[in-house]
Amino acid sequence: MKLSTLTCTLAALQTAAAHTVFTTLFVNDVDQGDATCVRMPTTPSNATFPINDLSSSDMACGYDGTKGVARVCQVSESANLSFTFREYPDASAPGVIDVSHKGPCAVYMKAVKSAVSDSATGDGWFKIFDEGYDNTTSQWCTEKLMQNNSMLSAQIPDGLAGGYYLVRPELLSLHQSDKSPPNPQFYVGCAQIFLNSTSTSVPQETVEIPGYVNISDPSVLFNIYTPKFPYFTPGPPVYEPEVSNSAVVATANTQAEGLLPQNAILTNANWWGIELDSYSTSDGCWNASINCWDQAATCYSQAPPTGSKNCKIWEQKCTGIQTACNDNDFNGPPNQGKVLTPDLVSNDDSNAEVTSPEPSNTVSQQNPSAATSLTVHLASEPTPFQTSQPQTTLQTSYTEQPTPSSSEHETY
Ligand SMILES: *[C@@H]1O[C@H](CO)[C@@H](O)[C@H](O)[C@H]1NC(C)=O
Ligand SMILES: *[C@@H]1O[C@H](CO)[C@@H](O)[C@H](O)[C@H]1NC(C)=O
Ligand SMILES: *[C@@H]1O[C@H](CO)[C@@H](O)[C@H](O)[C@H]1NC(C)=O
Ligand SMILES: *[C@@H]1O[C@H](CO)[C@@H](O)[C@H](O)[C@H]1NC(C)=O
Ligand SMILES: *[C@@H]1O[C@H](CO)[C@@H](O)[C@H](O)[C@H]1NC(C)=O
Ligand SMILES: *[C@@H]1O[C@H](CO)[C@@H](O)[C@H](O)[C@H]1NC(C)=O
Ligand SMILES: *[C@@H]1O[C@H](CO)[C@@H](O)[C@H](O)[C@H]1NC(C)=O
Ligand SMILES: [Cu+2]
Repeated sequence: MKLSTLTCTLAALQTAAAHTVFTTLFVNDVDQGDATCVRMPTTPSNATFPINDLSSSDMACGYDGTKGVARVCQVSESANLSFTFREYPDASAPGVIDVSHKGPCAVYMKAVKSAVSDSATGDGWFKIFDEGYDNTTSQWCTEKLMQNNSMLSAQIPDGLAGGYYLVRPELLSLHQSDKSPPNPQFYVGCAQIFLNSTSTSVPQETVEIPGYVNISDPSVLFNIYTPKFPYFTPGPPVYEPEVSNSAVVATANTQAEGLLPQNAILTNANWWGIELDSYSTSDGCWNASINCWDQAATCYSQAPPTGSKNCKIWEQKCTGIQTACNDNDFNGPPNQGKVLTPDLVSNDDSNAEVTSPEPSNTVSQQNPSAATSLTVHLASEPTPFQTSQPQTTLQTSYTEQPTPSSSEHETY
């Protein structure tokens, strides 16, 4: 039967990829691209797995999270950051988090010297947002997250010093907290950002990760099936610039790491493709073809669990060059300098236009070798070096997901 086949397929998928993972950062509602500036687990088959050991260094930025990624996203003072969680990292199926996974959420930040090379573990973390159980709507934060189109949002505190930060969204599912032994499940990841601000305050009271929460904490042992409210969220109170203790520090107001090079014409997560030098000879053409395919291979090998959609676009470019070389058309590369990163689909288009520092222009890709005529959108990214050539930020447009149905779900 068709229906039962579908159900089985879904069940199989769920077993392989249950749970949830932070995949995508939005800055003032502008999508930075799947996994761009995001430390996330590198193995697709288990990227959504929860952290069960609260004393593990994985608690800081998730599995594989002690290692940085190449990009750092720039944000303005008091920016609104949103974090998307998905049950399927590449959005191949809809879902935010299984309905059984009830619990609080939080967002933490840590000021670092380098967003790329800081290991994330240890002291320095402060909380900028949390939400537990809302007794006016009878909802846990994870339930609200599903309603909010999987946008967990937090505003950068006013007055926070300029410089590099790791920002860590956190979900805690309490659905196994009543078990023996209890199994509270944390879902965390980190975004690498540069805060462009001349302000100078940083919180004085910070916590260690791992360390701020342990398996004896009532916040992780709460029984959601026979609840005794109120529920108190794990970790420190939220940092409030007006009332919390803060210290003055030197600010960094120029971003020096994690920038997209000017000659990058395509991105996939934290990978970028560099335009090939012009050529007019057979050797030059074949050199360009080899260089292009080398970059394609790097794109695929570096693709995180969110996928390699834009590597496919690069591959089309290489196929075009190779075909031209074969046809003795040695002048290239075709459409040199054309930005190939697909249009950023904003969560909220009206806001996106406002936050875009330059007017955007839409151009049509004219590469005759491309199978389909693809529309690309040049939207300037707010980076300091960007006066001569517009760059795009990445968007692998994905459709926002409806609340997952009550389909079978692995609950271990
Ligand atoms: C995910 O799979 C990789 C490769 O098998 C393994 O090294 C890693 O420990 C796994 N991570 C988790 C969280 O199970
Ligand atoms: C931040 O963005 C989210 C998601 O679009 C939105 O729901 C929220 O209202 C915004 N918050 C602020 C303070 O602008
Ligand atoms: C909801 O929670 C707040 C804060 O804990 C408490 O003051 C209030 O009495 C609660 N309301 C209900 C209806 O339980
Ligand atoms: C959901 O959106 C509302 C309205 O923007 C916001 O107040 C709330 O904090 C959001 N909750 C989550 C979990 O994203
Ligand atoms: C958990 O933290 C509490 C309070 O900080 C501490 O007293 C307790 O020893 C810790 N328990 C474990 C198992 O680490
Ligand atoms: C092709 O590449 C080789 C090796 O990188 C280089 O020595 C040669 O000069 C290149 N030829 C042309 C025409 O660009
Ligand atoms: C940083 O902020 C300042 C002040 O708002 C602004 O003039 C500048 O363009 C920003 N820099 C970048 C790279 O966006
Ligand atoms: Cu789960």
